[in-house]
Amino acid sequence: MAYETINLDVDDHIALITLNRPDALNALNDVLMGELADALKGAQENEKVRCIVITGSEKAFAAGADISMMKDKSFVDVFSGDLFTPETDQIMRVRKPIIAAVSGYALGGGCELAMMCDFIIASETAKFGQPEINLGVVAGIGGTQRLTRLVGKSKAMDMNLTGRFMDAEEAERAGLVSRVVPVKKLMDEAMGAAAKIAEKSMITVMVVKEAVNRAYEVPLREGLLFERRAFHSLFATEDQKEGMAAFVEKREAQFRDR
Ligand code: DAK
Repeated sequence: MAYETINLDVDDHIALITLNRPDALNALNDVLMGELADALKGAQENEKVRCIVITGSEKAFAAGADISMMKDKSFVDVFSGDLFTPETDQIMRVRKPIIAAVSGYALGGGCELAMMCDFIIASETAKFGQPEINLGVVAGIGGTQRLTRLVGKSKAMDMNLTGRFMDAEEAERAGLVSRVVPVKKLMDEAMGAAAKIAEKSMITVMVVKEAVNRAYEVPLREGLLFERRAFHSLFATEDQKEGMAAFVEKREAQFRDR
C-alpha cells in the first residue's frame, strides 16, 4: 500500500517507518495515525521483519497531534470518535520491538508516540514536551501516565504543568531516552541497535518485551513471578539449547526462532 504521510522501508529484517508531513512538523492527524497503525500491523505480520524503527525528520519527530484538525471539535466529536484509540491500541499490540529515533521536536502526541515505542534513541537536538496545557487541554495518550512512570512525578508534573521542553541531555538523565548521539549519527545508531536485536532469537526478543512491559502493569511480586516463569519456559525452545551450546563451544549462536 502506498502511504501519503509516512514512508515505509523494509530491508535487512528492519522495518523503518519515517513520519512524513514536513509542512506540519509531522503533526499526527487521522491519516498519519491510520497509516502508522497499518504499517505496524504489516510489520508485525511480515515474517521477515524482526525489529521496527520509527523516526521523523531532523527538525521534528512529531510536534504533537494536529491542532488544526482538533480545534473545532466538540466533546461529543472526540468522545464518540474516540480519537486515536484504535491506532494507539494497534501500536500497543505489536509484539516485535519498536525503537523511536528522535531528532528535533517530540511534543504532545509526538512525545507520547515515542514513549509508546520500546525505547528511545535521541539526537542531541531532541526536545521533548507535553505542552497541551498551553492549548487548554491535558495530554491524552500517555503524557501524564507513561511520562510519570518513566521520569517520576516531579518532572512529569513540571513538564505537564509548565509545558516546558526537556532537551536530550536532561531526557537521558531522567531516564526518558536510552542513548543520545550527534544528529548525523542518529539513524546509524538506531538501525545498528535494530540490527543487533534482529540477530537474536525472535521468541526470546518477544518474551523480553512482554516481561519488561509487565513491570508497568503489575506489582513487583507478580512481575518477578512472570519473569521467572518466562525464564523457565524458554528452556522449551531450541534457541535456548543453541544459545548455551554456542557459548560453551565458543562460536556464534545460530538462532532459528524455534
Ligand atoms: N499541529 C498542526 N500544525 C503544526 C503543529 C501541530 N501540533 N506543530 C507545528 N505545526 C505547523 C505550524 O502551524 C506551521 O505551519 P505553517 O504555519 O507553516 O502552515 C509548521 O508546522 C511549522 O511550525 P512553526 O512555524 O510553528 O515552527 P517553529 O520552528 O517556529 O516552532 C514548534 C516549532 C514545534 C515549537 C511549534 O510549531 C509548536 O509549538 N507547535 C505546537 C506544539 C504543540 O502544542 N504540540 C501539542 C499538540 S496537542 C488524544 C490523543 C492525542 C493528543 C490528545 C488527546 N486522545 C486520544 C484523547 C495529543 C495532543 C497534542 O499533541
